[in-house]
This record gives sequence, C-alpha cells and structure tokens, in this order.
Amino acid sequence: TKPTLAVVGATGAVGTVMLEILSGRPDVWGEIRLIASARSAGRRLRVRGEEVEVIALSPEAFDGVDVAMFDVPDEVSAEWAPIAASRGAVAVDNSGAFRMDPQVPLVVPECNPEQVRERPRGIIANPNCTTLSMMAALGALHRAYGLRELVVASYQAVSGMGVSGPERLYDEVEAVAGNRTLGTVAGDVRKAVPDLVDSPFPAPLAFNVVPAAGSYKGDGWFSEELKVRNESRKILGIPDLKVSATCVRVPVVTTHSLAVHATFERPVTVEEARAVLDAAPTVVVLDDPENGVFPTPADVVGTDPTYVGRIRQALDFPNTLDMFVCGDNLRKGAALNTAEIAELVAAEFQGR
Ligand code: 2RA
Repeated sequence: TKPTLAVVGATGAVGTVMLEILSGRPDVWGEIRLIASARSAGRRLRVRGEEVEVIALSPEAFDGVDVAMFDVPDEVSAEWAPIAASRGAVAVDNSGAFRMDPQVPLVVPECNPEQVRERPRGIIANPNCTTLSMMAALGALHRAYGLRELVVASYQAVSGMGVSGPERLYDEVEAVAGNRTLGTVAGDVRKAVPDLVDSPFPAPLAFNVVPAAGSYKGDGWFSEELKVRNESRKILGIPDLKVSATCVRVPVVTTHSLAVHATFERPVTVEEARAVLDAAPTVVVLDDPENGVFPTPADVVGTDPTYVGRIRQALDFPNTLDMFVCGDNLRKGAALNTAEIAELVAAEFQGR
C-alpha cells in the first residue's frame, strides 16, 4: 500500500504551491491529509483533482501518517514535528527549527540524497529558500572543482515572507502607481506607501530595495545571511567553507535571485563550468548576455529548475566564477524540494 502523507500548513503560501506540486508529481501517495491551524480547519482545498477538507492540527491528526510535511512557522514546527515523529511519521520540515540540529539531516536531493536515511529524530529538514535556490548549481560545481569560498548577494522575492509579503507589495505598488514624480526626493516613497507599522518589511518595497531579510541577529548580521552560511556548509558537507552573504529584499513577488562569486580549489574555465551545469539534470543554463539571454525572476517564476546565467571568470580572483542564479523560492526553494525529500522517504515503503 502507498504511504499516507500529511501536509501541515496546507493553507499557507508554500502549502498552496505544495498542493499544486503534489497534483502534478508521480502519484506515490495513498491518502493525502491536509492539516492547518484550527482557524483554517473545515476549508476544502483541491489536491490531485479532488477536494479535501482541512483538519485542525492535533496529535491524533498524525495517526496513520507515514510522512508529514511541515510548512509552518519555526515555533509551530519546533512543537509539532517531534509530535508527528513520536506518532510514527517521518517529519519533513521546512522551518528553521531543526536545520542546524546535528541529528537532523538537511537535504537537497541533488547534493546529499543519501542523508534522508540518517534521521535519528525522525525529522528531515528542508533548507531555507535563499540557500536552496543556488544549491543544485553549486553542488554540481563543487563536485567538479571543490568549492572553497562563496560570496553571495541575494535579491529576494517578497513571497519568501509568506502570504503577507505579496499582499504588502501589491498594496504599495497600487499606492505609488501613476505618480511619475515619486522616487526623486528622499522620503517621498515612504510617505506614499501605506503605514509601515502594518508592513512585514522595515522599509518600502515599491521603488526600493531593502538590505534586511529575516530577523536581526546582532553584530551586523540578519538571519537570512547566517542561514546562507550555515546551511551551505551543512548541505555541501564543507564545514570550513568560507561564506559571506548580503541578503536584500526586492520588489519581486516570487523567485529569488543570487549574485554568486564562487572560488574553487581547482582551476575552472567558463566553458567547462557551463558544461558541468548543463549536465546537471535540474539546472538550466541561460547564458547569452550579448543577446539579452540571462535568467530573471519574471521569466522563471512558476518553474522547477535552477537557472544560471552571466557565468564569467572573475578577473582578479583565480579559480573563481561569477554568476547569476534564479530559482522559484516557493517551488524548488520550498515546496518542490520538500516534496522531493518526502518522495525519497516514500520510496522506502515500496515493497513493504
Ligand atoms: C525569505 N528565505 O525569503 C526566506 C524565508 N523562507 O524570507
């Protein structure tokens, strides 16, 4: 019999994409149970062409569940993923609660699929969408040339925040639309957008970029920047990888972009790197800058691959490539990778 899957957080931004993805993937699941907060219980959502009623999160909701995906805030996962595991489910968690726990593998199927089986707590973590958006590409290059140093600037879409991000961006864009003098005087955009106390962002996003993603962690660092460092090291299995990241929120609805400056142990040419990336099944090289061909969020949103372009040799840094990477933060960056991990676990049920 096919394993039973629970989707916890089915009504959120990632949960919504998850249901869409589950409807299009090979059908490895028996029952798919939808779980959300008591507030959302009773809603009916479509998955695999059928309407399924959302049930409230409770310990009993996990009875008979083989794999439980969590797309909920950190504190909800911290409490409930262990409950699901204690009731016999394998929890695949997309929050930050367990990613750095040494007893919890942090898995990107393109990089470290074998680690799904090393789960003493019954929990497998899915990486942060910013890190994840570049992992398929960097994993392939690391295998070929040995990654040593990573300097990254992110251009992060607002849906990384959950549904409140796009809502706020659309509101702000509506407020500034049509005013052809805005953005010319300091503070004019701030005055034009709705009150920032109601915003999930610390500054206007319309006509702006904001160098603050995640929560402030002290010593100048925001959580997203530390996650890029810690999670890249863990996924790639390079504990001493040198990483420095600057994470920036941009007025894009969905799809994170990253400017990546990657230094390798061995010499690497652009031609070879392109061939390595081309050969990676889930990476698409879009790299003909002379003819305007490079990845942009507007062109890649809603698709599964990791896109790489602007691949070039850093002029003053040996063994170093600069490149621009785009990935849909709700798909490969979140729901798709979680689904892929869950499918690896589901494969263990075959023949049982
Ligand atoms: C973001 N990386 O973009 C995140 C959190 N999922 O906000």
